[in-house]
Amino acid sequence: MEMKFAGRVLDLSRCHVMGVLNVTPDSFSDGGRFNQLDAALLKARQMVSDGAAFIDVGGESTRPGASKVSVQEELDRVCPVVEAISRELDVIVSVDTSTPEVMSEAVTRGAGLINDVRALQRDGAAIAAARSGVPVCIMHIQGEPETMQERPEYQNVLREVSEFLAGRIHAAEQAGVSSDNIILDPGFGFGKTLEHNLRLLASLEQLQVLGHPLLVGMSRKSMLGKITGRDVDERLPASLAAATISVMKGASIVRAHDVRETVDAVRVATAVKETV
Ligand code: 7PM
Repeated sequence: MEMKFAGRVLDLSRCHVMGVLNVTPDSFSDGGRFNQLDAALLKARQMVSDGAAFIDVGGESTRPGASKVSVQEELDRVCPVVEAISRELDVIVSVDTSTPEVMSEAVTRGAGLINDVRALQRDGAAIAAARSGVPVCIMHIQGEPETMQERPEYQNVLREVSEFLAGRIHAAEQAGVSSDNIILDPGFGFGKTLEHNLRLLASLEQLQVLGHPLLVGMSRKSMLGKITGRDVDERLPASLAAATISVMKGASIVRAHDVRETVDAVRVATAVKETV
């Protein structure tokens, strides 16, 4: 169960941590591009020393109501950071984008994984991902990021997520993405109520039958706020519980803001999981 990410090989039969690095202007408030690049590199360096196997670089906020970003603006935000991290750090750079131009350019600059929360549904995205040659994470989403939380509805959330992912796997393969280069993600919080998210987590192991490694992201999400009553900056313990459960149910990659703590949780769960 090995996968090759732009020259780096990872054994996905065990779980690894992906650190989140936002490069939206609001994430590093003061100053120009140089300070932002410096701040991003500093954060990435810390996450690598904390044990991250991936750094997920994103320049477009998927927050409901967030303003749209032009292709050029997304390129300008993401590419220098992708290039600097790829050059300076021993880590796989993941590019969190739905934009074909950003996929291609980021991989040219050293990105080893394309993480698309829109599952390659934009025009040209599947082709761009295929041509880049790196693995892609295909995530389930119901609707569009701007409106997805307005009225999420499913008859059977597990079945519908599985069928959506199977359809997107097919589309990716038709465009030329190798089956061996596909990672799947149920997309916690992306067009789902708390009940939908809980049902997906409770049955996560059933997504393994699709035959691809699983990535999950629940770090600090509102589903954890709903369960615990905590604000976003008080959700670390809940995030670690969710990460632990994900590992036990077969996740290969856990996406998280708090890398050091998440790596410890993943190690404990992995040790238990590997004990016969
Ligand atoms: C607003 C809404 C801000 C959602 C931030 C988010 C995932 C991801 C994100 C995930 C994969 C967050 C999310 N979540 N990529 N990107 N899986 N593959 O809370 O769950 O970080 S952004």
